[in-house]
Amino acid sequence: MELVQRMLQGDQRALARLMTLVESRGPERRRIMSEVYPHARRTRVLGITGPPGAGKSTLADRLVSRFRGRGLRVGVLAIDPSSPFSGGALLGDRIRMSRHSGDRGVFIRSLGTRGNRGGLARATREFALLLGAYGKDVVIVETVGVGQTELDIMDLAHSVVVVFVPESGDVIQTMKAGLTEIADVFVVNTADREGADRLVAELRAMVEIDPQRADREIPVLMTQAFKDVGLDELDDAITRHWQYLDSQGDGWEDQAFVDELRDVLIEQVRDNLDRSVRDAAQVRALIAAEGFEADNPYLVAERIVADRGLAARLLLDHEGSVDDN
Ligand SMILES: Nc1nc2c(ncn2[C@@H]2O[C@H](COP(=O)(O)OP(=O)(O)O)[C@@H](O)[C@H]2O)c(=O)[nH]1
Ligand SMILES: [Mg+2]
Repeated sequence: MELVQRMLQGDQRALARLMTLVESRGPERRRIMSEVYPHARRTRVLGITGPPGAGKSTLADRLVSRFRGRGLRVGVLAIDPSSPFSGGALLGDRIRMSRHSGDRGVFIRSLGTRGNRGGLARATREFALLLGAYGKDVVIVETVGVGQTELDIMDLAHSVVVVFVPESGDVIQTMKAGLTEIADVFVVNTADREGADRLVAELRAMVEIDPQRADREIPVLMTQAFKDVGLDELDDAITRHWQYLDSQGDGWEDQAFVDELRDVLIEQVRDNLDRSVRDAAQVRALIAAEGFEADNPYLVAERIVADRGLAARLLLDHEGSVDDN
């Protein structure tokens, strides 16, 4: 595709256009991603998650400055599942990161729920691949909240920073297990406010008793993002985690490939099947043509799946495959 070629040559408008196509989940998406995938580099994906207003965007902005200072090219994806907006950066994030708006080495994009919620995690993953192919060394993914959607999205991140504020004690109590599973670094931001010390102590206690984490540390840091306090320590902690990942060999990348393939396969099968039986008339015609008794959906479904020829026909890609050029 010409658009993909232009993106690979560094055309930022082509990148933005491809993102819009991918986000709308149209049929050309698969073709695009298939062409992009071989060019996606080993980009570090850094997740930053936490409650609204915790200071994630401010922290991201400070980290971007440090990464840029080391010559790294950076992409930022701001994900807000509750927001209908997409395309431009969310207003707050744009203001928070305005220092980088003139920097060609930084690309900032936001995603809301223009597609469905499930599609949001996939679109984020594909955006990260696009940014990798575009030449970014680091992609920061900022998500609002610490619920299931955020956990799904954070699945794609190689390193995850979970941000809290001193008032977050209750959230931590209810989320305990989920948190230590995803977090590589904990940050208590707005440490200028009361209660930060107590929360840090609580988090440290939680990290220490987690047996899964016996092999490595999960740092618990205090920051004041708006004053750039504690950011060097955070930067160090992230760098150490990257070194840890590198020391683990390629095992986790094999796993990531299999996970990715499974996701893509399930989505493709569902898309194709969905097109084959999109409306009631199509389904009725199918039942009539095959002479199925139409009174029990479980039995009919079982017969369809058991009939190889029929199942294969329903799964055929009617939109054309990714390599039929
Ligand atoms: N008091 C205080 N305010 C902060 C700190 N860090 C960021 N803020 C402010 O908190 C507000 C929300 O920050 P933002 O980064 O947009 O939070 P996000 O919603 O998690 O992305 C902004 O007005 C920031 O300037 C901090 O350490 N202390
Ligand atoms: Mg934000």
